[in-house]
Order: sequence, then structure tokens, then C-alpha cells
Amino acid sequence: MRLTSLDQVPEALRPGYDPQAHGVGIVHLGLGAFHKAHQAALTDLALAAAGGDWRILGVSLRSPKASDELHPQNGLFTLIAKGAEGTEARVIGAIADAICSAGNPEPALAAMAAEGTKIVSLTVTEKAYGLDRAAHGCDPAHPAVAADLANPAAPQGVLGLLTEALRRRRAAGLAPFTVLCCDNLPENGVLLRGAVVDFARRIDPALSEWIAAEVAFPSTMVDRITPAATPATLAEAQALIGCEDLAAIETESFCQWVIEDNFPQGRPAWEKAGAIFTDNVTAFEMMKLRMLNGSHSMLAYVGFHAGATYVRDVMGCAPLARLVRRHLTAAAATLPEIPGIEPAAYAVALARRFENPEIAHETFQIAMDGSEKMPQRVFSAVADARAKGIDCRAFTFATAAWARHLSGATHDCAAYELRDPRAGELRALAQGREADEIVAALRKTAFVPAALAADDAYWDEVTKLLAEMLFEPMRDVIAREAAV
Ligand code: CS2
Repeated sequence: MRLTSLDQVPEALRPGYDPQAHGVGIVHLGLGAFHKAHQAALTDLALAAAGGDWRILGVSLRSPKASDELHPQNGLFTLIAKGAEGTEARVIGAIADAICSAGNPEPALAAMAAEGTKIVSLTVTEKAYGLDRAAHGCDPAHPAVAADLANPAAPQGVLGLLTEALRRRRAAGLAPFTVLCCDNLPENGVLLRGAVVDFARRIDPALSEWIAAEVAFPSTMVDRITPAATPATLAEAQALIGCEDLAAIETESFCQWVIEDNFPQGRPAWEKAGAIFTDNVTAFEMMKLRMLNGSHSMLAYVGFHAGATYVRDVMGCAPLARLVRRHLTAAAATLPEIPGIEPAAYAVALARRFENPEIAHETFQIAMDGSEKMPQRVFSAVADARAKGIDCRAFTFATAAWARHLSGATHDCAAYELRDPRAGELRALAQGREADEIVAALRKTAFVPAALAADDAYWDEVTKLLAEMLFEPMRDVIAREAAV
């Protein structure tokens, strides 16, 4: 029997409130495992602690898989959290329903424009927005942005959906919702605000001015390592709750959410669920992006080519684990001082989280979308490292490993797919080329900031490391590097 109602669930695993007694106040775009493990889980705790009409309508933007799993279960799913303290499972009641907007954006738009909706939150991944990061605007060449600029009344992409829903609210005389970006982007609220305002300006300047004046875009730092669910996850959930749950997920016990407190239409009592409200989200974001995500990207490229399927395998390989710690230390040194935060302690905690034997987080999954990730994870750290006179070896090593991944070389691994929104361009510049040709071409791309592109010493080191990685097995390169 499939999970459809809380009556089927052992009492100890049920939410601490009656979900039916609470209305929807949040529409969430990007209904993936991360949203379920993070914002939905914390909203669930906030509902139990303080109530309110804050349940979530989940919207998948592209594939109906997530909504097909959740809708028949009335939004219910099992969350299995695993850490050193053991396993903790509970059924989450915060998601009221799930829909897919691909092909038919009307239900999602109607929900976003409904009076009861106070927040639209997003976890759509970096590549889905269509940002022009340098100009703090939108990228009109991004496929979804181009399609939505041509046909704004029937949007497919994130900027188009937000803008059309805000247009409808303004026309109906309703206050706007707060837009809460929960993707791993630096100053994510500021970036998304710039993109929406620019997008709207191209179709309706008065609407754009209203958005700029009236809509809040708080920035957030989100953190919980959440791999894709596997058949083992579903089997474990079934054993725990006693019925079939096709939407179950597993995650680590650790969970962090730092949020700028700018919600003019109100918000759930997320602080009761452990969220931190602060005026200085940027500092937390920078620390997380450079330390956790930066070392994640490095270990994903290096680990994948050294035969490490999961992050925990990377940490089980002593020389590779040393390189992860080196990266964490180097990234920590680039950060400004944050009162109350100890980057050294954060690094120790991160290494432990990466070691978690219960979490099967694939290096190949993290290796995806490097062109969208490397700028804020690695390249932005280099500017501060140079300004502070810090050794950049950890960053040149990470950059070379990314370039090696782009090369598609198979001397130390089987053929693999390059998964990146710019895969065509990146393959063309890297496949079958020598290290110096790849580096020369990479330096000219838009992903590399101008100051870094001009840093000859940096790229000389990348070229040497890349030449080694293109001819030698990655394991040998790691052994030599870790011995330095
Ligand atoms: C990872 C992140 O896939 C990736 O790129 O670095 O998803 C990471 O697991 C999360 O940001 C952790 O909060």
C-alpha cells in the first residue's frame, strides 16, 4: 500500500501538528530532494512550533517526476537523516501538494498570484535562472529567458514565471510575494532581484519599477548535503513507516539556514526550527561557497578521475583527504573575519560531514555544471588570496582538475558524459587539446573574471598541473601533490 495519509504512519513519525489545519502560504519552484530535506523540513518544524498558514505548494519546472511522486501521496514523504548520532526519520507534512509547470504554467501562475501566497521560494540550480552575473541582470541569450521574453504571458523559465505572477498581483491590487532564492549563489537575493528587474524592464518598464520598489528578495545561505534518493532509500522508508513511499529521501543530520530577515508579508517561524536570521548573510554565504562547495567541486573532479564514486570514498583515500583539508584551509584564509564564526572549526566539521559513511553522495553528481559553480566557489577566492598574499596552489589544483574533466580524456577512466549547460562550448575548447591550448581558451571565457584571466602566474601553474593530469593517472598526481 502506498503512503497517502498520516493514519498509515506510526505515531512517533508523524508531524507535530495537523497538516490539514494549515493553508498554503508558500509556492516553491524546483521541487528536488534538496528542497524536501531543507526548506520543507524546517517549515514542518516551524509549523509544529508556531503554526500559521505556511504550507507549501511544490512546483517542478521541467520533469514531472517529483510531482508524480508527491501528488498521489498528498505531499507526504519520509525524511531520513543520518549522522554520527544515528538515524532519525519522520514524515513531513509541510508540502500541501505538488504540480509540474512544464507545458502548462497556468496552475503555478495562479498559485503564485493567489492572495494567500506570501513567499515564492526557489531551488532551481544555478543554471536555471539565466543570470548575467557581471551586469546584475538577466541573460537574454539563455534559452528560457529568450523564450519568455518572446512570450511573457506563458512563461517556462524562472524569471518569466516570477515576473508574470508579480504582474498579475499588481493588476489585481495585491501586495507582492517575497522572493526567497535558496540556490548556492553569492548574494543570491541581490542577483535574482537584478535579473527579475531587468527581465521585467524588457517587457514592461512600469512593472519593473514596481518590482524594484515593492518586492523583497532576502538573501540566504542554505546547507544540507542531500544525495539523490536510491532504491535503498525507498526500501528503508518502507521498513520505517510500514507502507510504500516513492517520494522518500535521505540526507545528513546537519542542517543550516541563514536568512536575511526581510519578509514584508510575514514568514514561518523558521527560527524555531533552527534557522539563523542575520543582516550579514553574505559572509556566511561566502564561507559556505568557498569552503564547502569549493572543496566539493575540487574533490568531485579529482575524486571522480581517481575512481572515487562517493565523497566518503574520497575521504577514505588518505592523500586525497589531505588535499581536501588543504583546500579547506586555503579557502578559509581568504575569508573576511566573521564575528562568532570560526572557519578552522568549520573546516574540521566539514571534513567530518564529508566522511559520513551513511551518505552516498556521488562525485559525478557534484561534478555537474562546473561553468556555473567554479566562479563563486573557486575563482572568487583567488582574488582575495592574491590580495592577502596567500598561496594559491589549492585553487590552481582545483582549476586544473576541472579542466581535466572538461578534456574528456580517458587514459585513467572510462568514457563519461560532460554534464554542463555549456557542454558544447567547453568540449570544443578542451577535447583532444594540449594543456596550454585548453588553458589559453579557458582564460578567454566569461566564467573567468578579468583580473584572474590576466594572472599569468596562476595559469602557468594550472597548465603544468593539467599537463600531468592529461597523461598520468589521477591517483599518481594526487600522491605527488599530497606529498608536497
Ligand atoms: C554540492 C552541493 O552538488 C554540489 O555542487 O556542492 O549540492 C552541496 O552538497 C550543498 O550545497 C550542501 O549544502
